Amino acid sequence: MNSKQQTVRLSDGHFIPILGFGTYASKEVPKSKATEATKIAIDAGFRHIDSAALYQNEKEVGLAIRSKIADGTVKREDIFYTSKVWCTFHHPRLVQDCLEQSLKQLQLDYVDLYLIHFPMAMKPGESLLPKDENGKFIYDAVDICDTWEAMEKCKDAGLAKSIGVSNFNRRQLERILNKPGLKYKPVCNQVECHPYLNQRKLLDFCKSKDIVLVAYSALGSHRDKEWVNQSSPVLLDDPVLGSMAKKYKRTPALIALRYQLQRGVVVLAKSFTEKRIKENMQLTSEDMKIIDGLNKNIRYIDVSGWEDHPEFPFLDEY
Ligand code: NAP
Ligand code: WDW
Repeated sequence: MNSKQQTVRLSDGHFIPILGFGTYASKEVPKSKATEATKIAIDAGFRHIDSAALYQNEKEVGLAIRSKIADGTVKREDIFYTSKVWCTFHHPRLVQDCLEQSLKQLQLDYVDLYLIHFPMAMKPGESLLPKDENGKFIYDAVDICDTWEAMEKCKDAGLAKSIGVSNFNRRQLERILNKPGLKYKPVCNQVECHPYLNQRKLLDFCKSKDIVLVAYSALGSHRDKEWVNQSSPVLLDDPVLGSMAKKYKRTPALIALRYQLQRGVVVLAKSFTEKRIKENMQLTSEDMKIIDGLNKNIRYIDVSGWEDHPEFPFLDEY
């Protein structure tokens, strides 16, 4: 399990590892930490890595991936790398530029998954968060369906193996799905998802459309002051998760991650701490090994007595 992570099939035939490594850290964290943490994550067995143009760490994350390829730990095709087009690049003529900039930073030829980071277009230009003199964000009028068509072109150009969306609601997903001339469906919708916002209805809708839901902030987020309300409750301090962790001799983080996997959600976990990166990976490897160990070739449906039929299927090993 450590070398070959469990995956789920996307609607376009590619496979996504069910546990991904989140790479976003707040501004105060030195960028070089992303290289260090991503290398540790790959060594620990993570094969799915999530970043975005917005995070401004793709140079550092790319360096980690390339160094783990160079030292023989992995091959490029073993890694599933996600990037995202930022709001200031929604104009169809800019989408591929944003992806090419990411690839240049990464020094990679393609990303495995390219997402529309957020459904709102903002004014193109130097600033990733363009604001007017009153500090108000400057929006742009680009239809998400037009941005989607540019995403389809990125897939056709081979720059992205799969394409999807992030932070889309049901109505926005339906607008893409119902777009006349739709060439590729979004393979996933990456959204905030954890026990305090479990996204049950969106998950059911996505499942009904063969769209994989990918959970971010599944551990309750990094609580970065720039983005997170500091008075919100700390997920991993939740007493119910705490008592479950005790019951199963695990940690609240592992309970929160396992919760997503068990309901068919692909889950991201960010940590820049070696001990916790390894802890989060244990989840699939250890538990899967234990269950793998239960195999005893017990077949419940007993059709013995029919072995003389030329097509009796159960004489071969498998
Ligand atoms: P997260 O995965 O919810 O968790 C982050 C925090 O939990 C980290 O600060 C980490 O601290 C701590 N942690 C990790 N493992 C732990 C463990 N085993 N025990 C205790 N604490 C643990 O963070 P997130 O950054 O909000 O979300 C994850 C990723 O999703 C991001 O990095 C990004 O790639 C993606 N994301 C996408 C969007 C979007 O709009 N599409 C939005 C937000 C996030 P340490 O680092 O100190 O260990
Ligand atoms: C919309 C969506 C900003 C930032 C952001 C807007 C967004 C992110 C935690 C991890 C994002 C928070 C990384 C910042 C307006 N998504 N991150 O992905």
